[in-house]
Amino acid sequence: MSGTTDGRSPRSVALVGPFGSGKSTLFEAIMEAGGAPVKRPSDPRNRPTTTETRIGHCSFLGDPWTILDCPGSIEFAHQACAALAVADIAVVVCEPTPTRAMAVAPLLKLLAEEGIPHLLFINKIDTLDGSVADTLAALQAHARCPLVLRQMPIVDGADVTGYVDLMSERAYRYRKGQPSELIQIPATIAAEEQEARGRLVEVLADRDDALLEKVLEDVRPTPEELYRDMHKDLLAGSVLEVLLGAAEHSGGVQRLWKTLRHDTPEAGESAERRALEADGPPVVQVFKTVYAGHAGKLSYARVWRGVVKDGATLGGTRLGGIHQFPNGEAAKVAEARAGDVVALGRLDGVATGATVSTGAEVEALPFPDPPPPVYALAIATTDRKDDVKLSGSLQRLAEEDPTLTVMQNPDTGETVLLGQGEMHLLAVVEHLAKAFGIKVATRKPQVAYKETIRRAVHEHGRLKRQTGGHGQFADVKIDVAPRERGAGFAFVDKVVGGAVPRNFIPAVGEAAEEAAKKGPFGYPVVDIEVTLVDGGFHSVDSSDMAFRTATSQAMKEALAKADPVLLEPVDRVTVSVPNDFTARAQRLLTGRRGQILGFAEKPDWAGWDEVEALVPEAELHDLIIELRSQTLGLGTYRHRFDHLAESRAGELKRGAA
Ligand SMILES: Nc1nc2c(ncn2[C@@H]2O[C@H](COP(=O)(O)OP(=O)(O)OP(=O)(O)O)[C@@H](O)[C@H]2O)c(=O)[nH]1
Ligand SMILES: [Mg+2]
Repeated sequence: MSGTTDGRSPRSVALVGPFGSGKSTLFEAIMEAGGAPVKRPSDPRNRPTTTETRIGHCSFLGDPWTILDCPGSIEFAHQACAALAVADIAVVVCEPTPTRAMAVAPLLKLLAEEGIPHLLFINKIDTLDGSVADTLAALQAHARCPLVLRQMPIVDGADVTGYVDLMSERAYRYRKGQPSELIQIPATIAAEEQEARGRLVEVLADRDDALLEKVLEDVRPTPEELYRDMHKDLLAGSVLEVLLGAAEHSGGVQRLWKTLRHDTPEAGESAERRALEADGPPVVQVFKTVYAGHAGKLSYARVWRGVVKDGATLGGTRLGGIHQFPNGEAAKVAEARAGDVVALGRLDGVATGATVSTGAEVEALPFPDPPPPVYALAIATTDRKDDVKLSGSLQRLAEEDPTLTVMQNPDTGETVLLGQGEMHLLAVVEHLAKAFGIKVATRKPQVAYKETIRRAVHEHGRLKRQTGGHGQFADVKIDVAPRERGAGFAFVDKVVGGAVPRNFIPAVGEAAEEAAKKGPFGYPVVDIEVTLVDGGFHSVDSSDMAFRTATSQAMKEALAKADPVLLEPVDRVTVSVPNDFTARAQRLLTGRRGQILGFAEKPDWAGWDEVEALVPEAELHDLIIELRSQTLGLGTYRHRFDHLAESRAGELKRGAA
């Protein structure tokens, strides 16, 4: 698999695109055509959604390739971004349905901005209802450069039976599981075919004066001229080549393979695109980390420069095994060279995204930042003896997955997982059970409510106990008053004339602060001032302990009488949606007790808006689920704590529950 033909380097393709568009099906068809069939699900209609980038190695016409089957779900989008960071080309797989075109928009924007060579593969062409032109027009609205349809479908009744390649002007009939058969261009579509080819040539001629001249002089360009222009324009990102197919029936897979072979840049060209100099020590970038039980840590990485041999020292750690995945199964290889994407064993201390070298330290290649978390779950072990193992295991999982954050909430005492959605966090929980044997129960995280008081009160606490010989005595008089929001807790000593001796006063202050940790509703009381104004003592029976007890009693009484109120955390939320959904997002937020602050165009995102609102934290738990379900999965949000708000009576009960 690592042999070369005509000096070609290994190259890698990332299959990306919206949820369910057929990337995994295409992956399997590509691998089969590349001589390394992978296991297919027994029932293809029941194919599980991809939650982790799958990697396969194969060869096509003697060239070595890595194929990356990325997840389409928005919850695993960062994995797709990570795979794109190490790929030579991206194939954006989408469906022939104009209403779904919008789902491709964020990806097309990312690819254009990052300058990653890419093409579009309109899959499921067997389900085409209407015309390809409608889907193209819908997709065009979200692309920055003109789409060029490379193939025209041949339709027989309700079925798409094959295609015409508009560059070579050859027609093919799809054959299930086999390369398509070359046929004559059907006479019935000859005129339409000429028109479609004319459009293709026109777009290419717009970027090539020599070709334009030919067109103006009515000279027919050769397929080679068109191939050359398409290649140049694809690499420059100035046109978007569009292919058609039906992955499930292996339709269009040979055409896709040949296009990839022709148009995918060589390893050296991709390294240049990433501004890496040609000379220097080997450079490797990790884009995915997995802790695979017995196999230990595997770092999936691309070699950007040079050759790395098994046993080499990378980033200060000795490499333990290089693996490729023909047929989807791991197989050891002795070395990996520029363009290879492989799994590297036992690179402890090397994190996902890191750039490492066998030589001196090298400059880090860019790697996508993880998106902010949008969903949280509290977890607790079902078996207490797993508690010790839990934090170490979670730390490993968080290292493996940069989109996962683990937090110990100091207010509620809960262990909270923060991530990209329900599916993401449930996958983490499943992984915890499988890889580390730790079972946990999940629940909605508690909201860190607080309390305060609205009225100043005076309270008297007195402890007088005679038990056998030695008694206990303490007397305190305190004022408890509200402070400004955010001012915190304060203790003031105003005792005069030694009514409470100096040495007992710290105990009173501490006990007052301790008592404020749990108010009448059971939450911490914030923003109050406790003043010790007077008191009394006994020369034998008074002690720190006695003063603490008297103070706690006084505090309890005082807080209950001081018109206590529940404070709930309110976050500042920024929802980002395509502007078709702006009104819907606003309704969603007001329905969750949100106060809309306004909306504006999202900077650098044509056709998108950002809605700003203040929303109680208690309402945010499943916001992302509803937001996504109402916005084709495209809507997202970020939030940060803004302030504590007094809860109105109706909500007080609910919040305190
Ligand atoms: N009719 C038809 N169905 C297809 C074709 N390709 C894939 N499918 C079906 O589309 C569904 C989704 O296919 P997948 O390959 O899992 O899609 P995916 O893009 O990998 O999905 P995610 O990993 O969840 O993003 C499956 O039920 C496939 O059988 C095709 O060419 N024609
Ligand atoms: Mg998939």
